[in-house]
Amino acid sequence: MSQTQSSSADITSPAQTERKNVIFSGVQPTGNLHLGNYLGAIRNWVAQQNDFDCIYCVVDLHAITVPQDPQALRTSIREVTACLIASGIDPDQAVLFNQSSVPQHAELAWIFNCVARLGWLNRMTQFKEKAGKNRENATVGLYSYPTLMAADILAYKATHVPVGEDQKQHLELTRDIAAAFNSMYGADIFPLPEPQIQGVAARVMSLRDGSSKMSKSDPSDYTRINLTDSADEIAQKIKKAKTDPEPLPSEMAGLDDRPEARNLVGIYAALSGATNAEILSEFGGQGFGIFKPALVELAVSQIAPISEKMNRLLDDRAEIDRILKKGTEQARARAEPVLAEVKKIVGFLPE
Ligand code: AQP
Repeated sequence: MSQTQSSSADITSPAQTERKNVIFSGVQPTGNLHLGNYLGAIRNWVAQQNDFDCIYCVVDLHAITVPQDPQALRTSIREVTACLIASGIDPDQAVLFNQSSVPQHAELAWIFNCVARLGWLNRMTQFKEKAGKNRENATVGLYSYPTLMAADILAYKATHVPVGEDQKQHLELTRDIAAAFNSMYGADIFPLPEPQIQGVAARVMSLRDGSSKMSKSDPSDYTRINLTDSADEIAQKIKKAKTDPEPLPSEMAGLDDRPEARNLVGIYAALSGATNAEILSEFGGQGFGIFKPALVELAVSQIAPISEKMNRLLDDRAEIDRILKKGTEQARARAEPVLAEVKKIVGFLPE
């Protein structure tokens, strides 16, 4: 599944440091969260919230880099928040809020637009993929998405960012922007944040095409398992997932030219906490008639409880709004002093 079995950046346990590591990550409210979001990022967010200073954000400013229906966006902000809580994010432990409610993100992004170079942004592959052939018609926001992402992270001086493999290049740009700002102004204000990329689930691929990533915006719902899917929907999607007639091999090398099979093995491994090799030693020689039902059982056991909890949470929308409001206040209290420091350094405020 993962093309690059990337290593997670080591993070020091709080017992070993005087200052806790600050972890920031975000997810776009552009539709239902899916298994790729969960295995590539959110599961890692949950794992860290007990031990570190975690700030998690529903990045609605990023969402409007492509057209959004306002009513659908409003709904999605609440649904994604509920889904994060149902996945295990505890708003009493982590700061949980939506990006547009903290104006410091947009303010810092503008300052970073005046630090980042066109040449750096021109190299961003996500822009090329999302803009496609119609590049001239893409929004300026889609192009400058990575400078806003840098602002999201650096407004809290975050040191670590748990993301999927697809965001690695943007994280590198964030480091470049932090270093360029520090150097331009002779200030040691921003840390160079480290990506934390999950090895086995760094890039979960579409169930219908092993060469493209599982994505919320794919027009076909059969390409992804949503965290809102019922047990029946999960079973249907896995049953219909593209495979080939060959049995599973016993060694990883046997999956080299079988991207769809490799993806399903990777999903099984990530859900079960085992390695790809361990899964192949269990299922090697078996056909998909055996493997797929086992994967359905595993996926349903982990995803169905999230979907049930999310539906219960959505019965009380006022409570979700209250959680976001509390997170917004916490986030603003953290970002305001950083912006004040930046404004002094840039020359907008007296020293
Ligand atoms: N397929 C994936 N495999 C592993 N990780 C993934 N992530 C997204 N897709 C996969 C990680 O999930 C986090 C939140 O992503 P996002 O919603 O902010 O944006 P995205 O990466 O653009 O995800 P989508 O689903 O493809 O959304 P759309 O279709 O709206 O663009 C990130 O850490 C991301 O790496």
